[in-house]
Amino acid sequence: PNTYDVIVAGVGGMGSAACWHLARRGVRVLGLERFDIPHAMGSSHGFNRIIRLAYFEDPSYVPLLRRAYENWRELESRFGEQLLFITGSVDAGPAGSTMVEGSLAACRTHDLAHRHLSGAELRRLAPGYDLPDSHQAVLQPDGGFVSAERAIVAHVAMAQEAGAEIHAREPVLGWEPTASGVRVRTERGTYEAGRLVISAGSWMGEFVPALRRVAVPERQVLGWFQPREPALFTPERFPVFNMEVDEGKFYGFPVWHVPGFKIGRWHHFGETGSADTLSRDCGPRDEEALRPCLRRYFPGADGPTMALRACFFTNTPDEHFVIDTLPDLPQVVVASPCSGHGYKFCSVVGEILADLSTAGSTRFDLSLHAIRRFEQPAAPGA
Ligand code: PYC
Repeated sequence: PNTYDVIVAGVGGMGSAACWHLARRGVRVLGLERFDIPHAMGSSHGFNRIIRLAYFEDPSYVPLLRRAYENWRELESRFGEQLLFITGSVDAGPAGSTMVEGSLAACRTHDLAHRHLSGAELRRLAPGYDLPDSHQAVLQPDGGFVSAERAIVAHVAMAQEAGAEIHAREPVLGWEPTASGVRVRTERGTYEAGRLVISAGSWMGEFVPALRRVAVPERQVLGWFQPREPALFTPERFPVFNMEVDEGKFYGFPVWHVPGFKIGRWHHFGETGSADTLSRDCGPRDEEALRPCLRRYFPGADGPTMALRACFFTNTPDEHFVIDTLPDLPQVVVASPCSGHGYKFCSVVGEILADLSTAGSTRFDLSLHAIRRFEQPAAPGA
């Protein structure tokens, strides 16, 4: 029989990192990916993803982020290619907004270097930005971006070098617990292992009944626009950003790797559904979701459209992650509904998934990410 210590279902950002961290510990690992490696069907394409330390979502992410930075640095030095690009990060919005206040709270709690700026002060430091003076920005120097698709390639290459077996284009059809672990059925065969890591991104709910209602795939849009003033949008002069403004919640990057200033929108237009059927096509309506922000806050980048892409968030109700073993099946570890802000953590989540699927525990505090928080309370008298 085809037996392994651990099978990893889904070799995207998190699964590829898990494969490396397992294989480097001498674990016999099989990684199964339904598409190509890397691919553009899920949540990791579009070249890069933001990394930032001043975590407005919750200060308790900061210790994970510190380890994520260390692990990205280790990966790039072993792989021999730069994967982490430091530009600084901006979290902006009206005074008192969640992003500004949350970012300040993370900086204060963890004593992070930062500057708290008005819109005018940010414009002087980074003239690609044109925020109203009534808006504020937290500039944190450690922010930047990860070369996301190359990082998957790096994790897979390092995993293979350490002995992992990885199969692309082999969709998992189902899995079941066995007396000694799990059995996984794919379009090509059946495999057994002591443990199963499920890192299936937007397909999570299909493989984990407890996440069916909790992990909701949502289509999101991003675009690249030719800057009218390219010198203002280089990685040396333009920090990555998240901002909440009248027009919505946006994020963006300097020009890198392909032509165009990249901007995306956390848009919550209710485009939720199955990852197999949500549209990957883009059109004028998608561009219109981005243009008003570009026009008003980044006028020097408001040039012709270079590219549009759809990608998926997998949202939980509280927008925190799920990284845990299944309550009644400790041989199954799940990670990925990351509500659109998970990629930057892949390097540490890979380590954590290896901890959970070998030792059953990890030194990292995962209380915010426990699956049990979504359990329904028992009905009175039940
Ligand atoms: O984590 O900065 C982020 C981010 C922006 C958009 C999606 N995720």
